[in-house]
Amino acid sequence: MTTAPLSWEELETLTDYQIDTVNGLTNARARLRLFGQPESDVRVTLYRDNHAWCPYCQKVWLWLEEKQIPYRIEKVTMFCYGEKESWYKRKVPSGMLPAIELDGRIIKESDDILIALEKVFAPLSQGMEDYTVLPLRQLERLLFRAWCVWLCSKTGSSQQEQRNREQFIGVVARVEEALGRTPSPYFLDRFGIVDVIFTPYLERMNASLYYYKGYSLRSSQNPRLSAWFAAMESRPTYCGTQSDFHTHVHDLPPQMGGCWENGETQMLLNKARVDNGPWFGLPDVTYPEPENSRMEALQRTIEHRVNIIRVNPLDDKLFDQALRCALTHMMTGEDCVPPSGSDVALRYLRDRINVPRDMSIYAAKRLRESLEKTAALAGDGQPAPIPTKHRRDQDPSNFVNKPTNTLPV
Ligand SMILES: N[C@@H](CCC(=O)N[C@@H](CS)C(=O)NCC(=O)O)C(=O)O
Repeated sequence: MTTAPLSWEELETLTDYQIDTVNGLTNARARLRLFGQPESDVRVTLYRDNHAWCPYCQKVWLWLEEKQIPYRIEKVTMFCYGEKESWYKRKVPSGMLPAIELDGRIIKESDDILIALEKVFAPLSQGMEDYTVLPLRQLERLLFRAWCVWLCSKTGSSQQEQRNREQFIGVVARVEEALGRTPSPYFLDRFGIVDVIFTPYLERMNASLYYYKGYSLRSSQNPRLSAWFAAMESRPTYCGTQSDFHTHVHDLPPQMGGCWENGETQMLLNKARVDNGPWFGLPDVTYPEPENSRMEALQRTIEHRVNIIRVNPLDDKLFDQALRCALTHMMTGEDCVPPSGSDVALRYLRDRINVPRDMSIYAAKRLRESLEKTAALAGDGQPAPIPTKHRRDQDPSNFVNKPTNTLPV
């Protein structure tokens, strides 16, 4: 059945999604986190990137959330998507992220930040320099290096590609072995600092190798890593920072200086699936979908609709209608035919939903699915490929300080 697009007023009645960004669960929108404590207790400011792409920021973010330390968040632009704020360069001349301000003192380098935080607020289980932790921190760096070599080297020969793959898989076997040393699904007897340290890059390895190499880190080949990912997903702290395959595979190339596809059959299938769907069932998440994921996607789109429509290449009025068609489909399940010529514009937005910056993982899958299904009713046009050398299409200055609650005229 097809239906007419709902108005914005009608769509607004279909969602009551709200979160408490300050005292509620871990979320990417918060500028202040109190965990029920008074604001006067805040001693820490975390400087992290706007889009939650920076892996080293995720490490510190997760630690603060697990420890429930009250803190402020200041978001900073990364070089790959815009201009670094001058106020930040005065604090940290290199512009590097993350940094924290602890009792008025700036601390840089994620490991130094964690060590400084441990000194003031006590470690999260074992400390960074504990004898059980140090060898696992080294293993994480070894895995990181093997991943970089495989993902980022433009290999001239399939033998070299194979060697890089085998080298990575060899380090994965050591990680599997390390995870098997305790009965818990975590690296040590219980969740702790080692899990925090492994999180950002295991998440990015899982996404990038699936897409660029056709390799599944989170699969039955690696049962302990699969159990580790599932255990991490039982923690609302981790879920609040968790990204998805689509976001990572397109945020990594400019940060890593390029990610190289191997062109194998499985890789090509995986790439098509991450880019065009279906997104449900991808091994980027395994916990069940929350009941309110559509409401979350709708609420977040309504909140930012003016900027979403303004930055879209299509004429504002036409895209306003096309977007309402996709949202109508998402909320009613009925096809809603968008204006002709809006297929590319709907896919342009599909390609720019960021997890967790814009919404959580299942909400993004719902929205992408409806954008794609609605676009397909108008045609099979694809937008220009997402840039790989920079992501200035995501420059946050295009989205801030603009009105967000008026409809286009
Ligand atoms: N060793 C540093 C590495 C930090 C790092 O490489 N940060 C990157 C982002 S992931 C950065 O700030 N680059 C500058 C930019 O992209 O603006 C740490 O552990 O904190």
